[in-house]
Amino acid sequence: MSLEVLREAIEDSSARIGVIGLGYVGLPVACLFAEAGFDVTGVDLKAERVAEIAAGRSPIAGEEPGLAPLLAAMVASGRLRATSDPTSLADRDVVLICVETPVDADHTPRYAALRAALASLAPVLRPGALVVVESTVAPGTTDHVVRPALEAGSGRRSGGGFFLGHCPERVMPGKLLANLRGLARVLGGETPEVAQVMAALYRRVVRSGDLDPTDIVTAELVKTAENAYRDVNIAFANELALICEAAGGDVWRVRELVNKSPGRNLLLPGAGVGGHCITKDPWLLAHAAGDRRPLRLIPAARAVNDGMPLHVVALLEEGLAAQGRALAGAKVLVLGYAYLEDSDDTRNSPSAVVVDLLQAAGAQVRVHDPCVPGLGGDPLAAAAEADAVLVMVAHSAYRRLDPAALNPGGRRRMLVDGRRVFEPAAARAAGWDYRLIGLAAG
Ligand code: SAJ
Repeated sequence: MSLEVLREAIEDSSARIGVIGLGYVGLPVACLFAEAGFDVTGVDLKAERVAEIAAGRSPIAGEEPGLAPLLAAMVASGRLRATSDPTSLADRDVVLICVETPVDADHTPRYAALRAALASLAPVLRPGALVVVESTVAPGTTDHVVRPALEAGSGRRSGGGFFLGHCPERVMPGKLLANLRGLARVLGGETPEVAQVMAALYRRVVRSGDLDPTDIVTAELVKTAENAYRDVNIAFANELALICEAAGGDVWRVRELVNKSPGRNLLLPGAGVGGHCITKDPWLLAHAAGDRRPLRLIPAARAVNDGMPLHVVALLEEGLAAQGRALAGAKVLVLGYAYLEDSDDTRNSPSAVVVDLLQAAGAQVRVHDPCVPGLGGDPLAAAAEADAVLVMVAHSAYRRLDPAALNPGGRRRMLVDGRRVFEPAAARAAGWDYRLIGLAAG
């Protein structure tokens, strides 16, 4: 199939679409292209996930507005099907690859899932098909990992035997469909003509975001840079918080006043940075530098942010010590286990680091989280038996808590606030020995 024929098939919806990986990215993508009128085959290794989807049920936990009914309707209409059999991709004119691309403990990309997807696709790849990698990858990966794997496995060359592009996803848990429909997308084509065909494809699902054609390396750089940028900016807020604690300041007030200065946008200091984007994408970007360009800022920012859960534990330990108590044997309630406020997603959660540190120090730890199944319950009852309470996530349910109700006896106990969920004066008036990240000890 030539690019021109493919573009026409995209424009009249007769192009057949395949999606490899039916997770947070692939499943909503498959649903939206089916909704746009395409025939979509989704492929996933996990048989139980495929079975759920084939039955028209969403396997994604948490609130995803619109996803479950859209999935049910698309499966019922016959436009969306799910399978574990990659040979079902043989008749696909477009294949989107949406598999995980984590980094290893040594911060190098782990492409096992990507390589497996390529190995299953290449032998059946239709001549002239367009392959678009949506997974976030280190700059250079599409050219040096994806293309060779597809050429070797298909026996054909890209740029004619098949066509290759990279369109990084910008989804967020809780806003999967909204982000896909509304956010701008960067369309990295191996040639400008391929980028234009990608624009024709994504125009069918992106309702209000810009579609920006470019080359593949630029698209890889944009996605990893936008998340590394966020991580570095969070790290600056965190390092400023540490300075404020030492200098007798209040970083929350400092931040408010700094942001009155034009062009400043200090982000929020906090108990750590979690999730599956911001914690790994900086390393994917850094990987592109190789040893040709020694990097300092991106690794340093990761270290600052990874240090915040340890800092929260240190604030607790110092506070208990001032009361003549030790962490060992103390009953500590950790409020919040998700990585993000009002989310059930616990991937790379800073709270997991805190729990491990507290248990290693001999504390008796209880975890509460209103959004994570199995960790709910009444936080007031949970707090009653605790010697200390540690707030790790700014869930709305915690912001509504009255610090006095949390400490009915007015006992002098430790309350360490990692997200400024409480007003310091109100917490102290309720009898808490209150410590806040970025606020000098009272
Ligand atoms: N965090 C802070 N301070 C901040 C902002 C976040 O400590 O000022 C922490 C959060 O508590 C969380 C982590 O960082 O633990 C990540 O938070 P996030 O708001 O960046 O949320 P993510 O991880 O879901 O990031 C996604 C990213 N979106 C995509 O990759 C498509 C990111 O690019 C977005 O900027 C971000 O959502 C967003 O805008 O909310």
